[in-house]
Amino acid sequence: MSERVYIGLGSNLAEPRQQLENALAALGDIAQTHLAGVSPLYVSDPLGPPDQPRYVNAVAALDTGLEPLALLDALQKIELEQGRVRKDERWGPRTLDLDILLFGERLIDEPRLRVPHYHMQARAFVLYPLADLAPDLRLPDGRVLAEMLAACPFEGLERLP
Ligand code: PH2
Ligand code: MG
Ligand code: MG
Repeated sequence: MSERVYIGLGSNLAEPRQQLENALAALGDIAQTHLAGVSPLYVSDPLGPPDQPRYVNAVAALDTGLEPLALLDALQKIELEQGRVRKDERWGPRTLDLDILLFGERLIDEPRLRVPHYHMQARAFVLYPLADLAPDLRLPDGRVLAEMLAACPFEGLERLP
C-alpha cells in the first residue's frame, strides 16, 4: 500500500536553493518512494534566533510504501549527506531540514516522530507551500488546511518565481 506524505524542506546555509534542489533529487531516489509533486520555493524570515540568514522553504509530496520510521531514517540520512550538523541551539541555522508534516491518515506520537508536525499550524513557510500542492487538504485530526491558512498571515514570506 502506498501513502501520500508531505515533507517540509528548509535550508539557510551553503546555497539554500541548491540544497533544496539536491534534496529533491535525493527524495526521488528513496526506496519504494515516488516524488509526486513539489511546491514553488519560498524565501522566509527565520523563525527562532534572528541573527541567522533567511531560509528557503518548500513542500514536497511523496507516495511511499515505507513505514514512517523507515522514511524518517531515509530523510535523516539525506540531511547528513548534505552536511547537516546537529547542534544544541534550538531553531538555529542548518544546511538542510526535512520534516515529515503529514503521513497519509496517520496520527503518530512517538519519541522520534510526531505527525502531524507539531508546529506546522503556525508556520506560514509550511502552510503556504503545502496549500500550493493540496489546497483542499483536511488533516487526519480534522483540521482544514484552508482554515489554518486563513489564521496564518502571509508574513515574512516571498514566493520565488
Ligand atoms: N526551520 C527551523 C527554525 N526556523 N525558519 C524558517 N523561516 N524556515 C524554516 O524552515 C525554519 C525556521 C527549524 O526547523
Ligand atoms: Mg524543521
Ligand atoms: Mg527537522
